Amino acid sequence: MAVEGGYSIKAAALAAGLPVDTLRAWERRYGIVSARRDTAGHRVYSAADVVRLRRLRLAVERGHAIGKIAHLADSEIDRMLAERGPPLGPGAAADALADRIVAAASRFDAEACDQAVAMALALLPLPTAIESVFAPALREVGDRWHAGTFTIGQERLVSGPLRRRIGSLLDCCNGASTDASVVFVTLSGERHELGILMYATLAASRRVRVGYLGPDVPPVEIADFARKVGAAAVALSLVTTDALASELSQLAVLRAALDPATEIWIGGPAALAIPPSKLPPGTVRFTGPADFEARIALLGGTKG
Ligand code: B12
Repeated sequence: MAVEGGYSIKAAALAAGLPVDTLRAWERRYGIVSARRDTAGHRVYSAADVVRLRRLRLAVERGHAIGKIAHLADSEIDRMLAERGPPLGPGAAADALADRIVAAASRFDAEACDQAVAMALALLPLPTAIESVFAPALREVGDRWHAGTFTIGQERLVSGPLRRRIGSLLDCCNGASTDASVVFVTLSGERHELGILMYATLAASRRVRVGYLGPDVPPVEIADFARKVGAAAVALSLVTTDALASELSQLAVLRAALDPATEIWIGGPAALAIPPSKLPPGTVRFTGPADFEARIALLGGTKG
């Protein structure tokens, strides 16, 4: 939206390829541009501001810390961009963002963590953000916590913004959709929720109607809900490999209680550890976004 001879904050952020929150935070913390105010008091950005914001975004995507480059002249930033060769592809940008999330958590910098999560969602296709930024960042944080070098608080600095931002994306996408619905949930005792949250959001972004129940629900309750909403499938995340026996017996209870036409979709490390012969009939196991998106397309979802 253009405002009195310039760009509104929303338009400037869009044109620069940045989330609005990131633009606000950069402005507040580093004074990267100085937007004037219009008569109603709203910020107005000039075309030169947008060009500078875009330049800064490119430099950040190449791994430069915003705090170190915010005060450099445009010519200096251009020189850095030229020195580092052509723009990086999505793979390298994803690696840089995953590293940035972990580095921010290691400095206890909640705002930088949140910004990197927002940038991944704004700049990358959702399957790339899930598999190449969020999953590796969470695993790294988990491994460090396991090794005693990260605290629980640092893990929450990463999982908190992820839950919040992906959750609100799910709410935004989950509007007018296909008739087919998929229920996303975990079985009793399984508290690892982020796998189903991410894949529920991917399904909703492909216009499949999502029923999101979250973690830790008994199988009989899941089946009851799935019947009431006429679900085409129930998608489960099985993460804790130490609980395979309980997961298998809950899967059997779920299968018996569900409508026979309702499929059971499973993903996660424990799902991969179950021998196929032990899976109940009508169970589909997923290994990544490609097979998941193909199944979603069969329900009438759109292609990515
Ligand atoms: C965050 C976390 C937690 C959080 C979860 C918060 C939340 N709201 O989800 C909390 C603090 C609750 C937690 C608790 C516990 N945790 Co924990 N946790 C983790 C951690 C750090 C990250 C998990 C995560 O979110 N990973 C990222 C997601 C994206 O990965 P993912 O779940 O595998 O999902 C990916 C794929 O598998 C796939 N996918 C997953 N589900 C599905 C479903 C479908 C349909 C599809 C298509 C795809 C799909 O998509 C995702 C993207 O690639 C891991 C460390 C690690 N290395 O993973 C440990 C980890 C998973 N936890 C572990 C353990 C042991 C526990 C606890 C038992 C610890 C304790 N002693 O109390 C408890 C209780 C667990 C329980 N009963 O469920 C172990 C599991 C070990 C094992 N082999 O069983 C891990 C591996 C840590 C470790 N190294 O020991 N944990």
